[in-house]
Amino acid sequence: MSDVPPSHPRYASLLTREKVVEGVERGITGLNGLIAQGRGEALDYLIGEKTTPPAEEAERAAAAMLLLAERPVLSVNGNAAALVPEEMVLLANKIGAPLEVNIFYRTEERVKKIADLLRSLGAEMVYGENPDALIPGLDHARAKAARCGIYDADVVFVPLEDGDRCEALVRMGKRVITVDLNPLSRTARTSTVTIVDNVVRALPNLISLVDEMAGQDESDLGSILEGYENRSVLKRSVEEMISHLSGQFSSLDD
Ligand code: PTJ
Repeated sequence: MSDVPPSHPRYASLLTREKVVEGVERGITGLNGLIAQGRGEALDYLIGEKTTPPAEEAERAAAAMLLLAERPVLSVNGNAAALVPEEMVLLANKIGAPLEVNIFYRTEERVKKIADLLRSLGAEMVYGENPDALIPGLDHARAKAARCGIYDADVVFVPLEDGDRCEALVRMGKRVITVDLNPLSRTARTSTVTIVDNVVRALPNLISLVDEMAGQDESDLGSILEGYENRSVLKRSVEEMISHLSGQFSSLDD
């Protein structure tokens, strides 16, 4: 895919960027996805491009919530489809959840391309092409959802989500798990569990945690959720950024 040599110091980041570019070229990712990725890269730089302790805590809570859910659904947009399609399918199959293509800049052609990609990777149930319900409080195209999918879910996993839809899902009484490198975004503040991590690290982490925690008692998983405070995780994520930046700043004196 890339001419960038693995020895390049920014290899992982550049490869991720190329996946989004390729997603656009294949008609899977919207053009706005490039801007979102650029913003994500800048924010990832601020946390040192690693999974921080608060992100790890949120990932553990998310795994517990997904394992305890009665009707979990994983929502896939154009950026998630470019960056982590195999991982989304693997996670869905592990927890027995359907996937739903639910995109912000909706075109039917892009929805179908993403759904076909997920099915080609082994997804057992993919909703999104024939929405039969509307999420209340959103304009028509963005509100489209599937009964048996997001509309009826108790827990929705929506990586890289837009704030409006996240709020609307929470208003419907759903618990929402998001992955968002911006700890101050409306999505981050509104979600039940916010993972401030790059989606390319968060998904493999979630898969490992689901494997590790699948055998645990429901009461143990419940205790993880009871002890979880999203506001504290967000505050500590901002502190991670500040301390990483201070460290970088001090190194300018060397
Ligand atoms: O495919 P569509 O039409 O549904 O569009 C998808 C995007 C992502 C373009 C759309 O949902 C959008 O515009 O999202 P926003 O409002 O830009 O929010 C995306 C959030 O995800 C921002 O806070 C970014 O910082 C963050 N983000 C971007 N890339 C990553 C990320 N978070 C984690 N990992 C990333 N790789």
